[in-house]
Amino acid sequence: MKTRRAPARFPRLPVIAHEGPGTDNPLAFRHYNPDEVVDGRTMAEHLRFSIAYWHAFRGTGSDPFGPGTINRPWETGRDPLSIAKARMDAAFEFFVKIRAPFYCFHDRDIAPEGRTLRESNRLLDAMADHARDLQKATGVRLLWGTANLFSNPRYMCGAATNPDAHVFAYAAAQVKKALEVTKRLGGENYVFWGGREGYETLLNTNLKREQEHLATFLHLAVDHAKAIGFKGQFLIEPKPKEPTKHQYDFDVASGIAFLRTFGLDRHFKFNIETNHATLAGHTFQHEIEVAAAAGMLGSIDANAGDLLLGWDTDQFNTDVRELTLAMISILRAGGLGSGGFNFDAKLRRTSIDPADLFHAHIGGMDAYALAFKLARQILTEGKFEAFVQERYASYDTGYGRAIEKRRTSFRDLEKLVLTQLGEPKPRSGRQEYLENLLMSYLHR
Ligand code: XLS
Ligand code: NI
Ligand code: NI
Repeated sequence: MKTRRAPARFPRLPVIAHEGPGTDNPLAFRHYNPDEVVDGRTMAEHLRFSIAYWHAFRGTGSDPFGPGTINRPWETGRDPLSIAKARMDAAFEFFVKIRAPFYCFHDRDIAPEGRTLRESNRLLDAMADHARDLQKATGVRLLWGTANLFSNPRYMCGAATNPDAHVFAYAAAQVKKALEVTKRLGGENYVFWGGREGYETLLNTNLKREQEHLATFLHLAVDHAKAIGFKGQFLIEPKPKEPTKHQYDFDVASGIAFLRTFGLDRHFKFNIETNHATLAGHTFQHEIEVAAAAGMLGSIDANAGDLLLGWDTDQFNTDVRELTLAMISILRAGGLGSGGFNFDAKLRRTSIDPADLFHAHIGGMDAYALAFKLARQILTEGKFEAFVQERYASYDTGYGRAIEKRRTSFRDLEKLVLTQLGEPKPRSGRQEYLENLLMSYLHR
């Protein structure tokens, strides 16, 4: 492994160990024990944590008011390619030390963009070779790949929804390559996040044509995956806005409608991001439930927003209550399959030290691990399940069952009410009782 010969990038930072809830070591896990076996699988296998290359190794801490702040002492080299390699060596050292079995990237995160598409592809191939070697040496795997179709100015008016077919063609070529690289690296999924697939104003936009173009783009991607034998799961990552005013993959519900309208639903599931859910005016759990109800829950971009701010702040999530509710919905849906929990989260601009990257991910992983354990306990005891089941019990037999089976009519139901049922008796939803029950698990 190349990083063994090279100097360590995080010399004072150890491989993070699980020390249990009682530890006062800030560089240890309290709840996440990757090797602990739960139901025949390790916690690492259950949670499938992934590091987002773009935030952890490309985000600089810049904002609209000032430049980057974050210290990355390993970012040295003679030319863009050797810097990219040094950066990737540091990234894999971090993945190993933080005990993350997976990572995710955009094509342009791992390799510099060249002057032409041909040159960009050559650089990407070189970095994919380097990634393949590091994956082999460390055992770290690729959860998903994706293409950056939003940073380069050519994509300022969108990629698949650009008014210029030339840009559509360029984006198609870029995604073709990104799919091939993802396949080569054993990527288990491929993500489509419609960064600029939306509009700023309807005064210059043909919404219908743009949506049709986006659907065509996704069909072409499905065709190409088939052509090259890529078996990974395709995922749509909904987001309502930012950078555009309105994005077409607004939320999971509009994503499902879009995919079904254009005959794409068999090929896609959803990658749900906490901060995108809240930007759309939903809870994280709501988005998970909507996807699960359609059998389309795929993966999670694990982060948190600041509810007082109107943009994607991509913070690490340590809200155990929110995560426990999410985890209940995920476990009830049978888990994430080939998906995982990808930390699409970044350090605050003032958190400039390499150690901050460790603290951030330790907190995120611990919060998810604790939520996982609490959710399992809640589901095993089954109190909420029993309550909900009982609440709908009238649909289990008799005329309720006939309603669910659609073996009834307005005429039948009218007759029933007039001759037998009369007025329904209201029953309490007992929300406060249930909130207290939840609290009893969170604080024991
Ligand atoms: C941006 C998105 C992005 C995707 C990958 O808001 O979260 O990072 O996850 O393109
Ligand atoms: Ni994301
Ligand atoms: Ni995001």
